[in-house]
Formats: sequence, C-alpha cells, structure tokens
Amino acid sequence: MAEQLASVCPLDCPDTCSLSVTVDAGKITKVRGSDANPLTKSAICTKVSQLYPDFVHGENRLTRPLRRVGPKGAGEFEAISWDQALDLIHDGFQAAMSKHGPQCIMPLNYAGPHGMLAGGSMDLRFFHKLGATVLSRRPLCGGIKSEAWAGTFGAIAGVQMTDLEQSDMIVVWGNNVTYSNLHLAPVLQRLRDRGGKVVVVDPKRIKVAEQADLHLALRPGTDIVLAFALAAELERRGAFDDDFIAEMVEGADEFMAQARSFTIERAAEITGLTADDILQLASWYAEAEAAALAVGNGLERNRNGGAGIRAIFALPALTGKFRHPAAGLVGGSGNLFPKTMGKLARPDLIPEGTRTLNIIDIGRHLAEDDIDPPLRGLVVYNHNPLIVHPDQNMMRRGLAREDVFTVVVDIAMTDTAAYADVVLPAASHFEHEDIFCAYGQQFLQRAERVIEPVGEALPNTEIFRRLAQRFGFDDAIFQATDSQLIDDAINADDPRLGGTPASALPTGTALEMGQATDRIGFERIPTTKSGRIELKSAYLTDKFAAPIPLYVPLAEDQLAEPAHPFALITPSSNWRTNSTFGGLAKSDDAPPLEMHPDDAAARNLSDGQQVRVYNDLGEVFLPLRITDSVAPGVLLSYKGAWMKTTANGQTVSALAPTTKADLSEGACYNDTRVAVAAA
Ligand SMILES: Nc1nc2c(c(=O)[nH]1)N[C@H]1C(S)=C(S)[C@@H](COP(=O)(O)OP(=O)(O)OC[C@H]3O[C@@H](n4cnc5c(=O)[nH]c(N)nc54)[C@H](O)[C@@H]3O)O[C@H]1N2
Ligand SMILES: Nc1nc2c(c(=O)[nH]1)N[C@H]1C(S)=C(S)[C@@H](COP(=O)(O)OP(=O)(O)OC[C@H]3O[C@@H](n4cnc5c(=O)[nH]c(N)nc54)[C@H](O)[C@@H]3O)O[C@H]1N2
Ligand code: SF4
Ligand SMILES: [Mo]
Repeated sequence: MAEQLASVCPLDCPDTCSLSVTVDAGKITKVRGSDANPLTKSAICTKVSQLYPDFVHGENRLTRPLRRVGPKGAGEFEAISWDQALDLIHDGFQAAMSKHGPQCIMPLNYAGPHGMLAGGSMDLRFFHKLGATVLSRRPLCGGIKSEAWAGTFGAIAGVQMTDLEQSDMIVVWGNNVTYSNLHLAPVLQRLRDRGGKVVVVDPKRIKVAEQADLHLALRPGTDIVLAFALAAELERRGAFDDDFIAEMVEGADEFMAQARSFTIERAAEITGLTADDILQLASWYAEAEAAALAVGNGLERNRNGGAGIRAIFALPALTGKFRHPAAGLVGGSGNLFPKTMGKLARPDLIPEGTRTLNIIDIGRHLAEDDIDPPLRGLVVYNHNPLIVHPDQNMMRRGLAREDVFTVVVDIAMTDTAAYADVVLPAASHFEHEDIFCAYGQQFLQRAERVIEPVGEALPNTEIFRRLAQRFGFDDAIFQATDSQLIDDAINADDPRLGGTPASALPTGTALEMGQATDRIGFERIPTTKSGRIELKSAYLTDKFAAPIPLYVPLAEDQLAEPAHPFALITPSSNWRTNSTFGGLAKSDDAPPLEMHPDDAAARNLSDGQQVRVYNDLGEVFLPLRITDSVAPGVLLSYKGAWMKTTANGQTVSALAPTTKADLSEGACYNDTRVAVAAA
C-alpha cells in the first residue's frame, strides 16, 4: 500500500521546499509539496514534481560501481563490486601519491545536493586527512555576492521572503523568480494586489517583468552604473537618510564621490536604458517607505559583478530603508543557521602548507599540467564539471588525460562520468537521512530516508566512510554515523533548538531560525569591523584590495567593430537545476539561442534555423529563437543542457571565459562575447 512520507528538496535552489513523497512498493511514485515549511507550503516547481521519480528509478540512474573498459569519454563500462572499486581507487591513488605526494589528489565537488551531509561532511574529513589539495569552491557561484554581503554587512541576515508582506515596493534585480526563486512570485503578486510596485532589472524580459510596473532591460554587467546613477539622483532629490548614514554607514562620502560622476545621461548611454526609466525607478524608490531589493545571482557573473552588487547594497543603506522590517535587502539567510562546519568537515586535519586551488582553474591545471605537484587523482562528486564549468573544451581535454586517475560519484550517468576510470553510484537524498539549511529562507529541516538505496547505491557519507577505512584511517571520526554527523553540523547549544539536538528534529517540520527583528536594522549591528554598514569595506580591502566599488569599462565593449559583438548570458533554465535532470527526456531539448529581431534581420537569420554561435574558445550549434524579450546586442541561452543536445557536443559553457570577477575570483559566465552565423 502506498505511503506518504515527509522529505525536503535537496536541489541547489534558494527555496528548499518541504516535500511529501508517495512511496509504493519501495518506489517513489509521486513528489508533492507539503505544508511543513510555511514559506513553500504545498507549492513546488514542476521539474521536481514531474522528474524526480524518473531521476531516482529511471534508466539513467547509476545502481552499481563501474570500471571503464573503453577510451575516456566513450562511456563504456563494466559493473564491478564495491570491494573491487575501493581497491582500484586505493591502488590508483597510492601509485600517484607515491610519485607526487598527496596533493596530486584533488576533490572536485560542487553543490549537487544541499543536505549538509551529502554536501560536505565525511568526504571532506577524508580528503583533509589524506592531505589532498584543498578546493576553493565558492568562485563557481555565489562567492561574489556573498563576499559583497560579508564586506558590507558581515555575517548578518537581511529581510526574508516571509517578511515581505508589509513591503510596498520590491525591485527584482538579476533574479529570475519564476524559474529559480519560485516562492517570491506569489509575494510579488500580493504586493501588486495591495497597490505596491514591482520593478525588474534584468537584460531579459522575464515572466515577472511582463507583470511588473517597470522593467529596466540593462546591458549585462552595467548594474554598477545604474546603481551609482540612482544613488546620485536620490541624493539630489533629498532622499538620503542623513541620521541613518551618520549612525550606521561607513564610507558614504567615498562611495558618493564615485557615484556622482554617473549622471543619468551617462548611465543611460552605458546601460542602454532610457533616462526616463532610470528617473522613474529613482522616484518610486525615494517615495516608498518599505522598499526591498531582491537581488539574484545573475548579475554577479561578470567582471564588474562584485562592485555592481555592492553598489546596489548601498542604496537601502543611504536611504535608510533598513529602518522598516519589511524593507532593505532580501538575503543573507545562510547567516541565520548555527552551522558548525569546523566540527563537521574538520579543516583542522588539513596538513600545514597544503595548497588551495580555485575551482575555475581546475580544467586548465588538468589540461595543461601547469602546477607542481601535478593533478593525478580526481574525485568528482556532487558536480558535473564538463557541463557547468566555463571553458568546456579545456575541461574536456583535462578529463580526457589518461594519466589522471578519475573517480566520479553521482546519482545519474552524466557527461562527466563518461570520462571516469571508476564510477560510484550515489544514493539520492530520498535514500538517506540529512539536515537542510537554506540560502533563501530561514527554516531548518531534517529529513529521513523514505526508500532503501536503489540497487547498490550508497550515500556520499558511507562511500567516504568506506574509502577512509580502505586507506587505513581508523580514528573514530571516520566511523561517525549519519546521525552523529548531523549533530556535528548544527550547534545543539543554540537556544533556537530548544535543547533538542539537530538529529532529533522531527521530520515533516521546519524550525524557524530568527524573526524579522533579527535582521539588519537600527537594532541589529552589522558584524563588520566598524560595526556599521561598510560601503567602504575593511574586509574587502584586506582580501581583494577593493575598498569601494569601482566601475571598470570592458575593453572589448569599446571596440568599433568587435569580432564577437554579442553579449551572451546563460541563466537558469526551467526544466533543470544547473545540469541536474538534463539526462531525462523532458529536460533534454536543445535550449534555443534567443536573439532580438533587429539583430536577426541584420544577419538574415530566421526563427527556428540552426545557428553557429562561436568565439575563440568554442562553437555551439543551437536553434534560433527570435524574440524582442532580449535587447539588441544581447543573446540568451539557458545553462545546463547535456552534450547530446548539440551537434558537436559543445554546449554554451564552451563559450564562457575563465576570466575572474572583481571579488572572490568568481566565474564570469555572463561576460561571454560571441559571434553568430547561419550553421
Ligand atoms: N529552475 C532552476 N532553478 C535554479 C537553478 C537552475 O538551474 N534552474 N539554479 C540554481 C542556482 S545554482 C542558482 S545560483 C540560482 C540562480 O538563480 P538566479 O539568481 O535567478 O540567477 P540566474 O538564473 O543566473 O540569472 C538571473 C537573472 O539575471 C539576469 N542577468 C544576467 N546577467 C545580468 C546582469 O548583468 N545584470 C542583471 N541585472 N541581470 C542579469 C538573467 O537574465 C536572469 O533573468 O538558481 C537556482 N535555481
Ligand atoms: N554556462 C553556465 N554554466 C553555469 C552557470 C551559468 O550561469 N552559466 N552557473 C553555475 C552555477 S550557478 C552553479 S551553482 C554551477 C552548478 O554546478 P553543479 O553543482 O555541478 O551542478 P548540478 O547540476 O546542480 O549538480 C551536479 C551533480 O550533482 C549530482 N548529485 C546530486 N545529489 C548528489 C548526491 O547526493 N551525491 C552525489 N555524489 N552526487 C549528487 C547530480 O546528479 C548532478 O549530476 O553551475 C554553474 N554553471
Ligand atoms: S527546486 Fe526549488 S522550487 Fe523546486 S521543489 Fe526544489 S526547492 Fe522547491
Ligand atoms: Mo548557483
């Protein structure tokens, strides 16, 4: 008989929905939303409700350890036992380490699952103890925005989505709510119903822009110019809150010295907006008492990304919007949770002098063998680097190296896994216990397993427990059970847990971490060096030599006749989370290349035809969609599609440069410049 069991969505999504799962004869047959999480209620996205059963039980699911029997990339494997797999990995890594030392081993993992155990626990203990090279992961996504946040406010939260019911204006800034922050959409709708204003700042006329009061379709990477011009205009209008600035804001003068050089006219020219639209936003923002900015990640992915986000963060500080509990800035949720990463991941085990490498550079280190010791052993997990890293062709060359022993741990057979020497089948979060914080809301949730592991799959924790044992690591920390790991992950002494250890948090509930009064405001002091909101940041000065945000015009945009005249952006798609689900029938259509009608006419291109999109890094063949939802000069195609969706196996990531942003050395996917021709 079918049962309904409580779970949580583990995907890389700010909303972290509570789920209700139908299990029939040991199989998941339906995934729905549940009321456990008061933010997400019973509404979940269609990709999770429609695709998860097939992801867990379908053809592309990995169920046994595999050994490669063909050339790398061909995807030819034979099934082996767990013992054989662990022996192969042990022998492969020992051989490499005896020549090059332990730093030739590299964990290459990102954020497939967001449970704290699957995300990074026993695995990190293992690599730290081994002495493997440490991976700096944040640059791939979110690092730029979180450094901007840390530098301006410190470790404090902003407004949460549930706080917004009293706001009178929301600016959705580089945040495709409908696809990637679903539960903000009804909040926007209710705001408009009570007469509030919604403004969207996005190069694409996204769905919420169609229903917004104003849409500013700026050129990618020019947010900083818009924010500077708005600050200067708000100052001219007397909309600054001088008392708030005097008491709470550091560096307003230095910031304004930059901002004032951006007149509305100059800003209009650089951003591609009209002066009237910029002025309209300034006047609504000046008038609104409870205006909140909901800033996404789209705008961080370019060389001016960090400065742009910092300049946006300055607007509610200069105008004192933080006074109102439903206003200011949405975000900073991660800072609400009492995580104890030191206990969970044990960075104290890292041998002194161990190097750290930026995740964006790993493709190059593999392909060009440009570091000493070289990388000779790779464990890819929670990650699909071939699809999601910039400079895909470099990554492909790196993964194809015969002399790098490569292990891929995943739930699904991915394009990256096809390059592995050994593939290990991971259990999905439905098959093990885990604890879930969130990066877009304030509820802590625990979930138990709802089905037994499929086939011979094992949770990440158990895989690395076994690997640790195979390498002879017999300390107690390598035997910790999943429940013990949950208690290592969350501080049980935190008063909000009320004396219950996290491992005893009942499933099907969500524990609220903090009230609106805990957020940035007059009562809550930012945890920056000065204890004030730092537009001039001590932290960012020390870390990135970036005291105040600066606009750097991009050389390629100054050329009269650039070889690659289009700016290509590659945001979140509707039917995948990054690359996840890309192997399933519903998600494997080739994403079209969206182009403005004027650009298409100038090149004699017609809707639906195959085009070749190219630059010096690669070429991708995509069907053209002609639409005025993107501005002239801007192209859009959604990220995460798998290699089978294109004629030559290259996807949009093949065009993305490995250029680093101004903060966090972060990825610049949206700084891609391309040319387009008929295929
Ligand atoms: N369905 C679905 N949901 C997802 C994901 C997914 O792949 N699919 N991915 C998840 C992950 S990992 C993340 S980080 C989040 C990301 O989700 P978002 O924060 O929404 O980030 P993106 O989708 O990259 O881009 C958001 C918007 O920014 C716009 N944009 C691009 N460049 C600029 C710019 O320079 N300035 C401005 N103002 N806007 C710009 C894009 O047009 C897009 O509409 O979503 C998560 N949720
Ligand atoms: N072109 C372009 N590329 C981008 C971006 C962009 O804007 N443009 N954005 C980037 C962004 S925002 C991000 S966050 C990265 C995301 O990059 P990734 O984190 O690599 O992408 P995902 O597809 O979310 O997850 C990777 C894999 O984790 C696996 N997985 C899930 N759960 C588990 C588990 O419990 N155990 C194991 N072993 N595996 C599991 C999934 O099956 C999936 O294959 O991609 C980036 N890529
Ligand atoms: S992907 Fe996001 S919206 Fe969809 S179910 Fe998961 S948490 Fe909810
Ligand atoms: Mo991301």
